[in-house]
Amino acid sequence: MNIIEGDFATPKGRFAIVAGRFNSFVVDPLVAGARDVLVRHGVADDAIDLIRVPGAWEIGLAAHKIAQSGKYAAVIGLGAVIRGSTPHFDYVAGEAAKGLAQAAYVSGVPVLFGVLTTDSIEQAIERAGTKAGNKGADAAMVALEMVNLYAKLGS
Ligand code: INI
Repeated sequence: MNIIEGDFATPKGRFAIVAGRFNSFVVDPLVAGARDVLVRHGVADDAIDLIRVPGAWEIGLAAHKIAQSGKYAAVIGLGAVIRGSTPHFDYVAGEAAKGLAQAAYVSGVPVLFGVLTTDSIEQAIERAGTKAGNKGADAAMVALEMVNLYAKLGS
């Protein structure tokens, strides 16, 4: 049986990070984590573009346009949606997830979902480089794996 998997070798191409400014105290460490992983896997720092948008609602369409540009090997969406006392959270988090998924399917480019959706500020902080790891770094690892997988598959 042939097992075909992505690896973490240095991939060809540029990487885009699309990050919301909302909750930047959480999103900035996610961006730093993603950048750190890419650079430590051999991606040149100037092959990484950071595109800032106002909030998680805007990440999907921005990721779609960026992926469609054909300039990037992968697009990493990063943001933080923290539940409040109204249903606003559900709309913003849902559209971010839907938008990033659609961007991937329509463009055929790996688009990563690194948007925290948490019930509390504490949960968000835990996932932005403290006791539950760094979800930006995790998304960048998956970006590397999937770029390398699609290169092996010739697609
Ligand atoms: N944007 C976020 O990225 N996180 C949030 O928690 C959030 N909340 O809670 O409101 C949020 N709202 C802004 C939204 O993403 C849009 O920028 C805004 O609605 C304008 O379209």
